[in-house]
Amino acid sequence: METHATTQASNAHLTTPTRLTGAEILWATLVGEGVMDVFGYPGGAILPVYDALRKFPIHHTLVRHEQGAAHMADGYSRASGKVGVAIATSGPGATNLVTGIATAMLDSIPIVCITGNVSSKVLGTDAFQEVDITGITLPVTKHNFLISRAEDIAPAVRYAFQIAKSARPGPVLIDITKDAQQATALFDFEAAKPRPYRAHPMRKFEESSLARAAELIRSAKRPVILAGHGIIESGAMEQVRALAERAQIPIALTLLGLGAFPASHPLSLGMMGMHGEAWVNHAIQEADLLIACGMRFDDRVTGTTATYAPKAKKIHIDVDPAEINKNIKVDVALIGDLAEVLEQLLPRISSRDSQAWLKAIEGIKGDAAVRDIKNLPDLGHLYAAHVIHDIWRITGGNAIVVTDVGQHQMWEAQYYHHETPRSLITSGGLGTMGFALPAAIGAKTACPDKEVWVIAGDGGFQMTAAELATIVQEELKINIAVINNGYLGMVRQWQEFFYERNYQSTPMVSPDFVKLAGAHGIQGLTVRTRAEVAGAVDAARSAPGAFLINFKVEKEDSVYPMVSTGSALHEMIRRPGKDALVESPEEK
Ligand SMILES: Cc1cc2nc3c(=O)[nH]c(=O)nc-3n(C[C@H](O)[C@H](O)[C@H](O)COP(=O)(O)OP(=O)(O)OC[C@H]3O[C@@H](n4cnc5c(N)ncnc54)[C@H](O)[C@@H]3O)c2cc1C
Ligand SMILES: Cc1ncc(C[n+]2csc(CCOP(=O)(O)OP(=O)(O)O)c2C)c(N)n1
Ligand SMILES: [Mg+2]
Repeated sequence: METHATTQASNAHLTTPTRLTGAEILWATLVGEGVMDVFGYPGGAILPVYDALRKFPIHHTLVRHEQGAAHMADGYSRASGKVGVAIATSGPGATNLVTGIATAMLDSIPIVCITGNVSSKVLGTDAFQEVDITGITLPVTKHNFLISRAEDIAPAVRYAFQIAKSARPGPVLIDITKDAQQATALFDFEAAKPRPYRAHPMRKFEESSLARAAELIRSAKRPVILAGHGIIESGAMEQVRALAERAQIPIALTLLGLGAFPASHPLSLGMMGMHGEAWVNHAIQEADLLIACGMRFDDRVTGTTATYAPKAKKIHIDVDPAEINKNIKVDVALIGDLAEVLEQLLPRISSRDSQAWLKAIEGIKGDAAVRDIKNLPDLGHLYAAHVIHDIWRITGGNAIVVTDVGQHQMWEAQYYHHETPRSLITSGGLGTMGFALPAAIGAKTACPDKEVWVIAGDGGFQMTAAELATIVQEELKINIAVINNGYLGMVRQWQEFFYERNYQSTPMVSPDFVKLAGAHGIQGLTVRTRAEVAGAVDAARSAPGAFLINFKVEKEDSVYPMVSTGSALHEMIRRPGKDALVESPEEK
C-alpha cells in the first residue's frame, strides 16, 4: 500500500544519489519519469522487481494475460498521450507481450515494456524460461535493451522513455537480468539523464519547400487535406484547423486520424479509404492537390497506388523521412513535427475561395445518403449501424470508444462521430483482434473521469475476455457493447464477396455473453431489436459498475462502401438498394 512516507522516501531518491538494488532503481526511475500506473504479471525472473514495488507510489494492475498488459499500456498511452508501461517475466511472459508490442509499433504508440530475464551468468544456456526477447522483438520495437548490471538500469529506462516519445513514437523494451535486479548500485536520477534528443537524420524542411507548398495551396482549385494520426501525436489540431479554415480546404481523415478534426465541422468530410465514405474517396480522386498531414498512405487508404489521386499534386508533412515517397510519390516533402511545420507554413497562407469545390463534393453526397442504412425503414432487424449510431447519440459523442477489429470497427468509424482527439482508440496497422477490452482498461485507468465504451465483435471479444476479471478487480466502470453477429464478420464478408459465399470457419458459436459477464460479477443485457437499444445503453450508463450488452445484430450484413484489393479508390462496392438487403431468418 502506498503511503505518504513511502512517496517521500522514493522522491528523495530522485534528488540525493542513493545506493539501491537494481529493482529499486527501476521503480525509482519510473517514478522520476512521472509513471503512476503499470500493467503486468509476475514470475520468477521479475520477482525482485515485484518485491520492491511496495516501496514506491506506483499502481500496478494485475492482468490476466501479458498480451493484455501491452494493450493496456497502449490504451493508456492513446487515451492520455503519456508513455504506457507493461511488465512481464522472462520466457512465456515476455513472448506473450509480442502481439501487443507489434500493435503499438504499427500505430506508433509510445510504450515501455520491461521484462525480467535469467541471471546474466546463465544467459545463452537455455536456462529455465530463457528466451532471447530482445532478438524476438527487434523488428517490432523502436529500440530495445538487454541490461545485466544494476548501474545501467536508470540510464536505460530514461533513454527508453526519450526514445518512445520523441519524433515518431513507438514501443521500447528493456530486458533486465535477475542478477541486475538483485545487485546494488548508486542511483543518481539526474546523472542518468539522456543527452537531449536530436532528430535523426536532422533534415530541416527547406525554405524553398515551404514556399513551394504555399504556392501549390494558393493556386489549387480542388484541394483536400488528408488528416492522419500524426496530428494527434504532434498535438497539431489547432494548426490543421487554422490551415483548413483559412484556405477553406475540406478535410478527409484516416481511421487513426478520426477525432483530430471535429466531425461536425462543415469542412470535415469523414473517413477515407477502403471503408471510407464514397464522397471522400471521389473527392480525393478528383482533387488537384492533396496535403497529407501526419498520415502514411497506408494501403487501406490508397486502393491501388497506380491510379491513386491521378490529378493531384501532393504535399507530405511527416516527422519520419522514411515515409516520404514510400507508398506514394509526392511533389513537396516537409519533414518535421507537424505542429512546427504548420506554424511556419501558416503565415504564408491567405484566405481563398473554395465554394465551387465544396459544392461539387456536396453534390456527390446525395447518392450516399440514399444508401445509408440509417435511412432505411426499420424492418424489425437490428443492424450494428443502428446500435453504434444510438450509442453515439446517447453519449453525446463524448465517450472514449475503444474498438476491436472487424466489421464493427468500421461501423464505429462510420457511425460514431468523433469531435475530439483521443476519443477513438483502435488498432489500425496491425488490426489486432482482442485489443479492445484490455486497451479500454488502459484508457479508463488513464482517464478515470471519462465514459469509456468497448465496441467489440463476438470473435475478438473472446480472444481477451479473461480481462473481465481485471475490470472487476480494479473496480473499473467500463461499458461493453458486443456486436454479436455469430460470425467472424469481416472475414465472412470477404468470403461473400470474393469466395462465392464459402463460409469456411467463420460461423462462430459463442458463450452466453451476459452469463459470462455475470460469472465475473458484471451486469448485462441481451438486445435483439432497435426498440430496446436506447434503454439498454441507458441501463449500462447508469449502472454503478461495468456493464455488458450483447447486441444480437443482423448476421450477414456487410460494411459498405468497400474498395476491394487491387481496385482504384473510386471503384467501390456500394450497399445494394433496400430491396436487396440481406436479412437472416429469425432465430427459433
Ligand atoms: C479492418 C480494417 C480496415 C481498415 N480500413 C481503413 C479505411 O477504410 N480507412 C483508413 O483510413 N484506415 C483503415 N484502416 C487502418 C489502416 O490500416 C491504417 O492503420 C491507417 O490508415 C493509418 O492511419 P495514419 O496513417 O493516419 O496513422 P499511422 O499509421 O499511425 O501513421 C502516422 C503517421 O504520422 C507520422 N507522425 C507521427 N508523429 C508525427 C508528428 N509529431 N509530426 C508529423 N508526423 C508525425 C508518422 O511518421 C506516420 O507517418 C483499417 C484497419 C483495419 C484493421
Ligand atoms: C489476432 C487476429 N487474428 C485474425 C485476424 C483476421 N480477422 C480480421 S477481422 C476478423 C473477424 C472479426 O470477427 P468479430 O470479432 O466477430 O468481428 P466482426 O467482423 O464480426 O464485427 C478476423 C478473423 C485478426 N485481425 N486478428
Ligand atoms: Mg462477429
